[in-house]
Amino acid sequence: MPLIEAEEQEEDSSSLSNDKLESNSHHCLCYVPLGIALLVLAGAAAATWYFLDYRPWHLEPSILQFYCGSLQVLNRWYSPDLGQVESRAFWLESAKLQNTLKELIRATELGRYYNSSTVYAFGEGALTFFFWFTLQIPESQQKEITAERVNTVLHQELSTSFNSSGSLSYQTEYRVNPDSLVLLESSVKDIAVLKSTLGCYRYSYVQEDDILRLEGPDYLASSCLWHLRGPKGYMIKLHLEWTLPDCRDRLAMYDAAGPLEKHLITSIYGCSRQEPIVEILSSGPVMSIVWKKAMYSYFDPFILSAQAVPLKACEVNITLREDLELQGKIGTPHYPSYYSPNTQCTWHMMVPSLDYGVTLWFDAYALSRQKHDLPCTQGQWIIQNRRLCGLRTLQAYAERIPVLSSADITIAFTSQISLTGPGVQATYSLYNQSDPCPGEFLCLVNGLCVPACDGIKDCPNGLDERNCVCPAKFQCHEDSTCIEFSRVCNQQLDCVNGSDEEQCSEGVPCGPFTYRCEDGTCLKKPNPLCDSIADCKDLSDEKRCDCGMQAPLSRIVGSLNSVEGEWPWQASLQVRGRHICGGTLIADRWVVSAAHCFQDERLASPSIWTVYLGKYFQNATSHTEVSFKVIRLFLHPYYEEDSHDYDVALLQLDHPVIISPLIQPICLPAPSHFFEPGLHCWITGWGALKEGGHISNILQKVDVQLIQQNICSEAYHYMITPRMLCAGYYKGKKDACQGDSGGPLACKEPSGRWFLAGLVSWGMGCARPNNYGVYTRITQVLGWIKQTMS
Ligand SMILES: *[C@@H]1O[C@H](CO)[C@@H](O)[C@H](O)[C@H]1NC(C)=O
Ligand SMILES: *[C@@H]1O[C@H](CO)[C@@H](O)[C@H](O)[C@H]1NC(C)=O
Ligand SMILES: *[C@@H]1O[C@H](CO)[C@@H](O)[C@H](O)[C@H]1NC(C)=O
Ligand SMILES: *[C@@H]1O[C@H](CO)[C@@H](O)[C@H](O)[C@H]1NC(C)=O
Ligand SMILES: *[C@@H]1O[C@H](CO)[C@@H](O)[C@H](O)[C@H]1NC(C)=O
Ligand SMILES: *[C@@H]1O[C@H](CO)[C@@H](O)[C@H](O)[C@H]1NC(C)=O
Ligand SMILES: [Ca+2]
Ligand SMILES: [Ca+2]
Ligand SMILES: [Ca+2]
Repeated sequence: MPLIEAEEQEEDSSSLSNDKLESNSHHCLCYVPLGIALLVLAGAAAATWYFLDYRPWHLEPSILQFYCGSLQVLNRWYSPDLGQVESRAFWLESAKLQNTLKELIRATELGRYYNSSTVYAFGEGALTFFFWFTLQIPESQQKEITAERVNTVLHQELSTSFNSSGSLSYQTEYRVNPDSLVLLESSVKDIAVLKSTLGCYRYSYVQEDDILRLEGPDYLASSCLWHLRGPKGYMIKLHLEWTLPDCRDRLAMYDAAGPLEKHLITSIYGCSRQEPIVEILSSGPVMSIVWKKAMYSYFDPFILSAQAVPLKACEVNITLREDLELQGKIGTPHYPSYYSPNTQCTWHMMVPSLDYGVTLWFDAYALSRQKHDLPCTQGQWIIQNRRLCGLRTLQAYAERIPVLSSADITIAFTSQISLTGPGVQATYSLYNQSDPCPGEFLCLVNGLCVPACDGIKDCPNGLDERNCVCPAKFQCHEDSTCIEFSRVCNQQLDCVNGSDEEQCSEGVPCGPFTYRCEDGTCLKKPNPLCDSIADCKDLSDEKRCDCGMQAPLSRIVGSLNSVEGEWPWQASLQVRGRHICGGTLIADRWVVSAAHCFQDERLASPSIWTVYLGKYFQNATSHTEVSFKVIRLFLHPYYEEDSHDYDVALLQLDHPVIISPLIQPICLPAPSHFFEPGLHCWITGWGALKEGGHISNILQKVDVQLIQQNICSEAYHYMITPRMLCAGYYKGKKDACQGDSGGPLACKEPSGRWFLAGLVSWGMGCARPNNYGVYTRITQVLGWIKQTMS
């Protein structure tokens, strides 16, 4: 090595000064004095260069450049032996090819930078070998030796030697296909990853229609590298299914033949409860996967399998029909798989007339304008030439696409970086451009239609509650006085000319406070559901009303202790005989509770829970109680631990519930049900009687008053979202406490039926002054509850 280095230096310095001398001597034919001056200057420059900049480069600080790549040998064939790192064939072939690689690099101008090389794997067909090598580059040369240059230099060398069988051994033994060179700049980290998997490299060709199961590293190696290859025109789909609730294993998937950071598709750490099944796509027929085990266990914490799936064209023409209902879905190929690093989708939509625009309804994904030209990290959208970046969120979002001059709409989705994410899907529908949200307010921030003037700032900017004449009240038509909703259609004239009692038995235009019958007509009468009076023409408001009735109570009770049968929907959610949370029976086999009860990893699995209905004492079993196992547990997909937003969970019970006076579901309100602030409702549970206390033995009850949203929002410094409802007293004293979580906030309607208004969610301490209890607002999560139960 030192010898070559020395030669190179001399060549460098002499060639440089020769150049200068030559050009100078050319000039000196005409301008002798100047020529001499230039000569002197050049000499001085050379000397300066020599003294100031020249340092023997092996003493100069240097950096290491890493390259990963592959080459194909035309006169050798892959054999299964070569797939096994421990085999003699592997050892022999890799040693020879390693030397070949070294000679190849040495034969070029890169030779003097050569530091090390390794051949780590072989691929099928005409033998492909995978390697990495390291160049040690002096800092001063760093700019010149680019990945592009290295690629060109090596390709040139391979091409020239391919036709002229030279004297170097690599040229005689192996016919290396120059055009097969794949070279990727990598990092020290990449090489470290590669090195850590050396003992466990596994190559597999994935056939079409074949599902290949990948086994985890064993006790001999803590980390393995899979190199998967499929047929041309296919992508590799990796399917990952967690089987253990807890693990510390790490998985990384790459869109290349080696674990190169730059081609990382995604990495997953630990067992994820949010995504029990994950599917990941590569952009072409190659994927590598690194599986790092945290500790050796006999069982793999997940099932990993691979499959070759055809590349799907992602260009679709859609003609929309004249109808305001949802019409269909657009999404990334192989949804719900992760989108692939090279996704490019285009949807052309044709609307029936210029009266309509198109709405794209997203789930947990929003679009936003990007000021700079930076790549979108979670998907780029181009909609009618507007560039938007996608962003995963925990909210609903709708993109409204106005249609102006042409009925054609073009929507494109592109993944701009190799890192991808869960597949993206949107439902599409038309909207009426002159009235996008009939009876509601269009929130421009998120494209959603929200109730206006109902006292809840549904729109993030609060504009739905701006300029309201009667916030959360009924407005008399004749003079704009405001009256409470409980006085509407109560057969007493409360507005001057009685407009509150008009149209009480006929359909009215739909609005935030109107009840929608199954036939689509809307009623003005507030809360007509299950009040034992037929209000809808189709009687749909009185169907399915077997709910919300207390058992006839044997005695009048004033204390905090409830009596048996008083709260027949109350559930006790237990783990190993211990009461953890409350719950509420809302339908046969369905109990609703708070998502935060299941947040702890140890409480996340449905199988550990037992649900008791008809329970009264905690310390004893009563003859009326029935226990259930939980077969499925659903947390609201937008539930957020820190903000407690969407704090709701559904538990599906393992066997049917036999309804009796002591076990009965509570009534679920209609989405338009209005729980008027000031109303006294009840919370029940076995929770602590004071902050930090033990749980109670007998089912407790406490009456609380519903609080106006804006008052509570202020008390809690605006941490109250539209999915929350506050109840309690300004002075404190009565509140839910530890152990009550998930239990019901139940309100009695004049008809005598009880409706579920909220779920015990959070609060600052228990019963502290000006710290109301915060409940999950049921009317805001009804859509998810209904959808999950069906
Ligand atoms: C390769 O680089 C490392 C780190 O700079 C150095 O320690 C080692 O001696 C080099 N090896 C060769 C053969 O140049
Ligand atoms: C080398 O051979 C390849 C194909 O065998 C041919 O395409 C190429 O032109 C040849 N190059 C030279 C420099 O002869
Ligand atoms: C969609 O329509 C355009 C012309 O309107 C046509 O060129 C294209 O082939 C169509 N694409 C598909 C996938 O049908
Ligand atoms: C759109 O809304 C306007 C205003 O409410 C209404 O007159 C029109 O009939 C609606 N158009 C359609 C197609 O629904
Ligand atoms: C109430 O009705 C009477 C008689 O129809 C009418 O004269 C009066 O202006 C109405 N009052 C209001 C406030 O509209
Ligand atoms: C359960 O608790 C109640 C009231 O605290 C008590 O009267 C009863 O004896 C207890 N029963 C058992 C079996 O411990
Ligand atoms: Ca509102
Ligand atoms: Ca009235
Ligand atoms: Ca009714």
